[in-house]
Order: sequence, then C-alpha cells, then structure tokens
Amino acid sequence: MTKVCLTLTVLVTALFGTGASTAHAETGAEAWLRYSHLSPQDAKRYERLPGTTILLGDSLLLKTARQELASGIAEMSGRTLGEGVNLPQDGAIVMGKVSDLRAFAPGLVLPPELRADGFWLKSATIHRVQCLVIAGTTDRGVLYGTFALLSKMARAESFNALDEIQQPYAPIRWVNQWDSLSGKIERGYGGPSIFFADGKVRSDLTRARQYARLLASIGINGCTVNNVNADLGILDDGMITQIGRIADAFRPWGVQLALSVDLSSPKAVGGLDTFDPLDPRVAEWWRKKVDEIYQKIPDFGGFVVKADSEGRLGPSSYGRTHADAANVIARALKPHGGVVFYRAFVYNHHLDWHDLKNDRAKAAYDNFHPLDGAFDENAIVQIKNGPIDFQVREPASPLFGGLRRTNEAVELQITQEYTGQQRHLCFLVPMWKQVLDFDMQVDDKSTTVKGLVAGRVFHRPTGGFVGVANVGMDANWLGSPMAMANLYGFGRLAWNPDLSAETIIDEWTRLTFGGDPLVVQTINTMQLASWHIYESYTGPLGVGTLTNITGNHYDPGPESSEENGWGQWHRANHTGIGMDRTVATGTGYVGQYSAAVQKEYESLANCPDNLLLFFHHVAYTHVLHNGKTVIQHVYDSHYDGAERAAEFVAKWRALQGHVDEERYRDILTRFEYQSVEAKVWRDAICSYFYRMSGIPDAKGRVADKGVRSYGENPLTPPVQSDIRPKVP
Ligand code: GCW
Repeated sequence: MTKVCLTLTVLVTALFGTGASTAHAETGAEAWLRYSHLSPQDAKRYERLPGTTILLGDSLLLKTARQELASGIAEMSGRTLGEGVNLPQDGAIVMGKVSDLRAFAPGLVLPPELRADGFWLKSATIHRVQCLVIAGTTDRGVLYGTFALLSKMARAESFNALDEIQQPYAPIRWVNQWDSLSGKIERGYGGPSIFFADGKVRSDLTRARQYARLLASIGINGCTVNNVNADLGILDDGMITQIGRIADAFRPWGVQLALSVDLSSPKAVGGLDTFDPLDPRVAEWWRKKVDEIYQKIPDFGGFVVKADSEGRLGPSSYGRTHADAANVIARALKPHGGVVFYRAFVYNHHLDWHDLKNDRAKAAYDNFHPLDGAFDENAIVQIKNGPIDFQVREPASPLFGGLRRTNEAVELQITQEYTGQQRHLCFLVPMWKQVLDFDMQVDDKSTTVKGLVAGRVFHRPTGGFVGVANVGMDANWLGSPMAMANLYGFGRLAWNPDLSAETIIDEWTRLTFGGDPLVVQTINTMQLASWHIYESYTGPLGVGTLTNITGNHYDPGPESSEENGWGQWHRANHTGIGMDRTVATGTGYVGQYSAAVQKEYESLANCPDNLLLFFHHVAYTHVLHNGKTVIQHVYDSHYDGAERAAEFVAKWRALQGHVDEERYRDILTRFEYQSVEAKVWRDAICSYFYRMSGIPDAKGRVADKGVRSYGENPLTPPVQSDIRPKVP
C-alpha cells in the first residue's frame, strides 16, 4: 500500500507542476481542482466560449491566472486557448484589474467599488465583440475570479448572461501549519511536513507550490508555515534565506508567507540577556530581524505568537502585558505592512482542580478583555472558536464580544485533533457556521462572531479567519480524501461566511467526485450528518471532551479528562455530571457574555440541551427539553450515533461503480474502520457512565465492561502515516 502510494505521489508530483495535472491518478492529490473532462453534453454549454485570452498587464499573478485558465479549459474541454493583444472578431476572455479594464473598454459600465481581492465575472460586449471578462480589484482578485470561473465550468454551470460580483468578507483569510523544522507536524494526520525535513527547508518544494495553488483557489491569502510552538532556529539567518524559497513557491498564487516566532527569541537566539518587550534593545532586535526578513522576502506577511501558554515563555516573565509583547513586534513589522497575530490561547495548565471555581474556559477573556484598546493597529488577537480547545461542541468564545478596540481573528481547526483525526468522517462546516453566526448581542445589537472578526461591527482596520490546516506529504494532503471538505469549507467560509453548509458541500462533492446525482446526494448527506453523528457517539450534551485528554486526543478516555490541571471538563461523579459555569452557583464564566446571552445560558430552563453540560452540573436523572433523562440520553445518543456511523458503510457501498475504484476502496475501508471505532466509543462511554451513575439503560443494552478504552478495533486505519500510539 505504502509503496503504491509513494509511486502515485511521484507520478502526481511529476504531472502536477505549477498548473493543473493532465492525468487523474485518483489519489486525492488534486483535491477539488480535478478539472475532469466534461461530458459531450456539458461541453456543449461552453462551445461559444472565446478562444483567446487578453491579459491587461503582465504581473506574475496575472500570468498565473492565464495559465490556470488555459490548463483548466484544456483539461475540461480539450480546447487550447490562444493569447492575444487585440480583440479578435470572435471575442476574447479579457483578464485584468478593474482599473485597467476602464481604459480597455471605456463603454463598459463597471460595477460599484469592490473590496480588495474582489472580482467581477461578466459576459459583455466590448467594441461590439462578445467577450468574457474576469476583472479584479487586485491581481489576486483576477486569479480568484479565474478559479471561480473554472469551478463553475467543472460543475457545468452555464456562463450565459454571466454577471457576478464576489468579494471577500474579510481581509485576513489565512491558514496556519503546525510544522516543525524536523519535518514533524503537531496534530498532523497527513504525513510529514511539505516544507521542512531534518532541520532544513526541503530541497523539492513542489508540494508547497501545489498547496499554494489549492489555497488560492479558495481565496486564502496567507500561510504560516511553522508550528505556533515555534522552533527557536526559525529566525536564524540561514533559515530565513531557506524560507525565502517557500515564499517564492507561494508568490505566484498570491499567498503571503508568515512565521510563528517565540517571544524569547531576542534572548534565546539573539544574544541579548533579556526579551523584555519594553526594553529598547529588544525592540531594536526585532526591528533589525524584521528588516532582514523583508530584504529576503519583500512580501512577507508577519508573525504568529503563542506566549505564556502551555509552557511557552511570555511577557509575564517581566511583568509585562500581552499587548506589550504584541506591540514590540507589531512596531517592527509596521513599516513593511506586516501584521502580528497574537494568540488568545493563554491559560494556566496547572489549575487546582479541587477548587470548583477554577475554570480554564474563563482564561482568554480574563487575560485579554482588560487589554482592549492597548494593541497596535497591525496586531490581531487570534481567538479559538470556543473558550476551551477545539472540542466537538463548545459555545462561541465570549472574547469575540469582549474586544471593541482591538483587531480579532477567529482560529478554527481544520485538522481534526479532537474530532476523529481524519479517521472518522466529521465535516466541520456546520459547527463553524454555528460559531460564526452566533450573535454575541453586544449592546443589545446584532453582533455576530463573523461580523466581529471581520472588523465590521467596531470598524476595525483588519481581521478575519485563520484555519489550522496541517496538510502533509500524504498524496491526499490531510490523510483522508473526505477530510479535504474541511479545508475547502474553511476557505469558502473565510471568503463568504454567509454561504450555507449545503452549498459548500455540494460544490465540494461535485468538484471532487463529479456530478453523478447518486454520488452527490449520498456524499452530501453523509458529510452534512457527520459532525452530529461523531458528537453522538463521543461527547453529546456539550460535555466537552471525553477523549483521552492526557494522551492522543483520539481514543475514549473519560477518566483522563478529570482531576488534572489541564482543564476541568465534565465533573462526572456518582450523582451527576456537567460543569457549573453559571454566575449564581458556578465558576462565573457565563458572566463573560452580554446580558442577553447570559440569559440564554444561565438558567436550566433556557440552556439548549446540546450545551447543557458545558454550563450546568445536573443529576443524571435531570430531564432534558427533549423529555429524556440525561443518563438515558447519553445511552441513546451513543447507540444511535454508533448505528448511524455503521450505516455509512452500506451507503458508501451503493456508490461502487459510481466512484473511481481507488477512492471507492480507500474510503470504504475508512468507513469500515469508523463503524467499529464508533462501537468502541459507545461501549467505553456507556460503560463509564453506567459505573458512575449506577442507573441501568432503560433499553437494557448497557453493561459494565470495566475500564477499557483503547485499541479494541481489530481493523487498521487506512492512513498513509500512522500516528496512533501503539496499544499498551
Ligand atoms: O489543543 C492544543 C493542542 C496542542 C496545540 C495547542 C495550541 C500547537 O493539543 O498541540 O499546540 O492546542 O493551540 O497551541
């Protein structure tokens, strides 16, 4: 299997180059950019497409756009586009900036002003000749418009009377990679780093180029290439020169490169005896370092900083604030137009769990709300979607509503650390949408999380969306072809968070598997149900996590997630379960929300069932809004979830012959694995709560099977790089 995959990787790598591939090896490497040959019937729709491109300008990005368009159209329709300067009688595809279009086609009524990177696709008559216009506010906008056009064609959408404007919701649409210089990826489930190996930048950066192309195709404009737990060596002089090669690979696709840095660098590697952010020598060190970077990487994006968090050093070493720490770096970046992302993921991981008032969920707000207004204009506070850490369900972090004079970005996790590590199907877009659409009701006004992070509510200069991606060298990028829907979905939401999960998955499925109605319907339905199913057999009712929290974050481990300083999770005992976070009797976390949101969460009467145990400690016999007791719901949910996960197998089998054999087999094995794994989860969790509560299952299914959690699945997950720890 590994050998076959390697061979295919080499093959795909050879074919893929900077443009689209010309053959489909069906390893998943092309993701949603397959550009499959259109059926004769679909091809008919594009018969009148002009055969010449006219480029208004000659920038690197415009050339990329033209090449992408030409190769995409050639692959899908077999037609070769010519390149022209003057308008031929049979029309042209005109590509360029809106500002240049004005001169080229003075008679054309241009759209009203668009935001940076926005584009306009227009079927238009120019100088009495029928043309297709791909115009952008920036060169990057033209590239995005080109991808949008190709996506329409791949999904057989008509170009007739095309007149479409799209513009990004927010300026920041970035991914973070948690790669280390050694080549390992923290929480990466798709193989080793595409950027680094053995302490150096890889000599062959083909995959980095392909990745930038994938990112650009969904509007992502920045990528931080190394782990937030940053290697100190990342800022070495020699390393920056090497990293410049990655930036070169990104540049044709308009993806800015950024780096994660350790705040202690001035001392740890810079030869100073301090990294105090208020020491002028430290400021000078950052300034020089940043100047040096921009000399080598003129379009460098900026830095991401994780400080005073999970053992990383931070400003607390000198009694300074997070704003002091962010600003010393922001000031070095400012003259070059760079930004610093300062992560709000700051909490004490040695909390005394005996004290029931202690609550990790409060940490981000407690640490950052008092600093509102103290961050420079080019600093962005990067906030995880929930107050804990990427669990299967969390409420939106109250910090989103707690900053008015500070730029914000939401950090979402594409890599499925706590949601099945790409071995379980878990399409996260519905979860992300719940957070982005959540109304924080600041000042009793409609203030959604998406509006806040985009800077629209409080008129901030910048902000937006960051996704922790962690793609790797596995041919299919994330370790599973189905998981790529999450990378696609992240990009689409960052571009337009108003898109529905249904629209996003429908686009993805058609682009990834083609338009066969049975395939589209089956995959869309499975993907859309998958988050809820995963939640049902792992941790329902907002219980936080029941995964092995001190180990692999994957197997069931309800015992491990209690009684440790890393966080207080479910507080299950013999009488009840849940974490009381109310103002009245609990940790007071609820008080971090606006008054209107507090009303929703503070009382048992109003709190939604799906977050009940996140906010309240209740008896196992407490009756939910749905009429069941908590304990019976836990049992039913796990049985139902495991059953529905098992049904994926039969549903997928029905696609045999409708999906290419390689991906059909690969995905089938994954579903078979998941169906067993879901039962392992079901039995481990039901058994645990039966022991805890002593209350039998009304349907007689649950027995005490003893403490057992790991490694009971006889099937081997079909991944190309095995990260799962060996069973003890
Ligand atoms: O949840 C934790 C992860 C760590 C990660 C950390 C973070 C990069 O388990 O692996 O470290 O979050 O987001 O900083």
